[in-house]
Amino acid sequence: MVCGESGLGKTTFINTLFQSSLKSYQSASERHNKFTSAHQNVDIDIVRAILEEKNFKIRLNIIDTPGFGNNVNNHDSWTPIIDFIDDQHESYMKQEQQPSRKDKKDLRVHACLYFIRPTGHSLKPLDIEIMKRLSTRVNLIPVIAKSDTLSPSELETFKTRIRDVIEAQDINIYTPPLELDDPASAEHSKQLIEAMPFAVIGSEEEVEVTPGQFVRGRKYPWGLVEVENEQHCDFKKLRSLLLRTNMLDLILSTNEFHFETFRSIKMGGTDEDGEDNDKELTNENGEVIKKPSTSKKPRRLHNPKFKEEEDALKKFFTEQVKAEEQRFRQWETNIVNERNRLNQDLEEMQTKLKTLEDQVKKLQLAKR
Ligand SMILES: Nc1nc2c(ncn2[C@@H]2O[C@H](COP(=O)(O)OP(=O)(O)OP(=O)(O)O)[C@@H](O)[C@H]2O)c(=O)[nH]1
Ligand SMILES: [Mg+2]
Repeated sequence: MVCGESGLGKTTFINTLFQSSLKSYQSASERHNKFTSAHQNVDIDIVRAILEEKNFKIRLNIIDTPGFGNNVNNHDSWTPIIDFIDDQHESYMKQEQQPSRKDKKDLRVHACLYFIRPTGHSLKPLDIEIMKRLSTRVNLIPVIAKSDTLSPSELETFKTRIRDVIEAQDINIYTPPLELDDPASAEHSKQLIEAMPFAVIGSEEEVEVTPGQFVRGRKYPWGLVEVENEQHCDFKKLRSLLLRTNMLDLILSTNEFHFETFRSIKMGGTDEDGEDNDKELTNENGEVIKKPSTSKKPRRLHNPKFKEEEDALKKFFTEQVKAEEQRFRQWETNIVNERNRLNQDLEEMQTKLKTLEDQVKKLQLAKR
């Protein structure tokens, strides 16, 4: 799934990813499959695609969401996205409870790319709020959109700032597993983690570099930025994570962590009593597959329900304090203004008094 503010190149990115790696996919004009959220009138585009590599065929669903505006009052534009994710968990859970469990329809979101506007500053409060909600539900992968608009040094600073905010706000982004048997894979994971948030460039066009030789990129008067050049952006790393090296981990961790969290909340499960939280997850053969990635922290923190309530409370208090401060400042300003006005009046009165006194003196002199 891709989501983020409007006009950040989400649709372009999907097309770039397809054109650079997929054998067959439905073009934009053939997309029919729209999901309309129960409450809001927001269309979520679902594109089906088939990836074929070395005789393996993988069916993919790519979910394009409409971008939200950049003011704070646009709750309506992103809640349907959260609803969509929850609805898919819910629907899968219901199917699991049916006697016949074959042919389950599974539209659970395994990876959610969150597009960040390349401002060069930092994450916005709206980004933080949405990312928090997403991170308790899906494997969240932050990406810097249109990274060709930042210079390499601006990009580095921007990445560091974003990483700092993610850390400070305790946003649980997807981390490729490091404890792997194969050292090369572990090294690859490390490189992926270091590159986050991935800087991406999207382009549906191929540019001719030398006669007859084309590369996917964006042409500028000062030069060419290449989508698949690792010196220019992290597109290749991200593509590899999504479609090759970490595809399975994304699917497994969605099922073992995000879906289980959803299910235990729905069933009023073990979360609230604080037990069973650090249990390792095992497969049918009893082998340990993966420890929940948050096992060092109490699970409650990552329980979307509690987290949201806590966040809402915090937000409420911050807003109250802010409003009080604002009121106090306004009051202070008013007093200062009033004092200035009175001082001015006083000065005027004194000048008037002076003129009157002068006039009296003049009159007295004239009388003598
Ligand atoms: N400079 C630059 N422009 C880009 C890039 N990717 C997309 N664009 C341009 O940005 C504009 C918006 O792209 P879209 O893909 O439609 O953006 P979107 O996020 O799908 O927008 P919404 O569907 O409205 O949310 C288009 O003119 C693209 O050509 C990029 O990597 N760099
Ligand atoms: Mg779009």
